[in-house]
Amino acid sequence: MAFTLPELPYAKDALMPYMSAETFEYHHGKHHLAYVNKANELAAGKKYETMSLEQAAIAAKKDGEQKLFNQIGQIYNHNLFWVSMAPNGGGAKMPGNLEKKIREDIGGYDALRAALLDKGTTQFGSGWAWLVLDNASGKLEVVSTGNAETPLTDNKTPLLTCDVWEHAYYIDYRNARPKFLEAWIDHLANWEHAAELLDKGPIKVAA
Ligand code: MN3
Repeated sequence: MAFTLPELPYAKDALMPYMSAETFEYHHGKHHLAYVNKANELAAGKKYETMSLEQAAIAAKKDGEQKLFNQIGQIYNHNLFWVSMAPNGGGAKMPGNLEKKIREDIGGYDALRAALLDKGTTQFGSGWAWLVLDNASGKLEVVSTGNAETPLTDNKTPLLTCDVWEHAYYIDYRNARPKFLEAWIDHLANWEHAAELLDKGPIKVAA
């Protein structure tokens, strides 16, 4: 099997009250698993099976294999989403390297928070809000993508992502996406993990 469902890095109830165990049962146990199964079905016998997830996402996009890309993109995005959250996360307290870079490139924590809220709220329909490192400029950016799209295919290094598909918040917040985003940034965002990825620098994907 080329693609696999990762274990969650915490218990399903570890992020309560901001994200419920029921949300994880559906989001990780059903939605994410379905992307993995469908990707394996579509990639069977093709070159993508032997690639890393990042390689496969970029190759499928480049080859115009949109159906396959949608599944692989969603696997990559969800893998990052689970580790973009942590119990007792969120808020302005974060590792120094990330704090400094955010101050230099985005204008500080308040500007970052406002940008994530804005990008996540105004992404029409399904998609994702991101903190990324632009590989060309070396600067941090806040961006959004639609559906399964990922900044990975746009020469950017994803550091942190928030899923704004309805299935990410409907059980816990119903239709209130801004409330979900606020809770996510203030209580769940895993700045430690984002700081580790920043330390590693621009993502290098073998062709
Ligand atoms: Mn999702």
